[in-house]
Amino acid sequence: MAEKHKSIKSGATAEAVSKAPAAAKAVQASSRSGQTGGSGQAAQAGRAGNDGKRCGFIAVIGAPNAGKSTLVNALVGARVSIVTHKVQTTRTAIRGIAIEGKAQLIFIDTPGIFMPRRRLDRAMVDTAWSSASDGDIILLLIDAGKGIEPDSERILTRLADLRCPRLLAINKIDKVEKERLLTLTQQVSQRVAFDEIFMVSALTGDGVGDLKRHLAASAPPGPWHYGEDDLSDLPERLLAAEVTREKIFLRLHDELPYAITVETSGWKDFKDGSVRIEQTIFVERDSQKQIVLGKGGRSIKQISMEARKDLAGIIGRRVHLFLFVKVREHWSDDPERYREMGLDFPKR
Ligand SMILES: Nc1nc2c(ncn2[C@@H]2O[C@H](COP(=O)(O)OP(=O)(O)OP(=O)(O)O)[C@@H](O)[C@H]2O)c(=O)[nH]1
Ligand SMILES: [Mg+2]
Repeated sequence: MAEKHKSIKSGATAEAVSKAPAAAKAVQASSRSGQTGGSGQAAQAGRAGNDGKRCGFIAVIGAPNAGKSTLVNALVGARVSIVTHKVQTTRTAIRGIAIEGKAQLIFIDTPGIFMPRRRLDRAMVDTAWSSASDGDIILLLIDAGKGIEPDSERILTRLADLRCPRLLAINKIDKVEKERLLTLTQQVSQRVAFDEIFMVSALTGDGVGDLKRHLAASAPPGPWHYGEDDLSDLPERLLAAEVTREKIFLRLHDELPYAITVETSGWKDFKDGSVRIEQTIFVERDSQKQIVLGKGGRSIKQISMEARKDLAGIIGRRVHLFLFVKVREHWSDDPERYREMGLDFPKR
């Protein structure tokens, strides 16, 4: 896709959004590769640069549904990553950017880590681990209600061998008794020596401020990587596809959400500030297409209406959204679909 990469701006006008500087992932990646390793930078975190600026990359990892995207959105103060009650909502690494004092914090929201079965699962889990190695700090999130279930168990085993600053946030504390938190903290500490442990509720915001201040104080000294108004480096086309996928996840059940992918296939800006967006929803079978469409097209109309409203609010423009459903039996084995999602294509 040739669409320009833009940053989402907080409260920006349509014009400002369209003039936002390009912030393509590739550019950010190459600027990072010229630096010293993540943990080396964090080791110098006691000294800020001459102007006192700090900049840190924080990889947020955890089991599916732990609340990673909710937490990243809370830390950024804007919706940069989609959230649903279903597992495996996030499929690719998404950067959310926040400022705290003189520190710029770049949060990398990642797909949940679980035992992969399909090729897409593998791509998601590989992305999560490679994002973890991109971070100056790894922030593991554990759902307080679930405790150390098998997915978190495996993550802890792998984290125990990594030599980089590691923080733990126990999330969803609004749902559990205090005693349970104590026991869980002890259990986790026996497995991995975390630098700090935080108790948070990404949903209510409880503890999120403390976590953010700690991250700002421990971010490595250095210049900011993004502009001060940037909230995300997600291209608008991808963001638009994510919003539609969120509505599908919320509306459709069982295996169906996992059998679809959404791509933005057309984007036309109009002089009046509005935008025409065309998207393709790929499904694997005709029966799935019928469910996505619903009786008399009712389901797709609802999805389209919700996505359009939501997207208009996020990008601050009037949106004309057109959705098309296509059966592509083997889309999840097609490298092109992975490129569109920003994922590497696993060999098997
Ligand atoms: N009660 C409660 N629910 C939460 C909290 N944080 C997240 N949730 C809910 O947990 C569910 C999953 O949240 P997500 O942010 O999508 O979780 P995730 O870890 O990004 O999930 P994946 O992308 O699938 O790996 C949603 O229904 C959230 O509303 C919290 O602090 N308290
Ligand atoms: Mg997520």
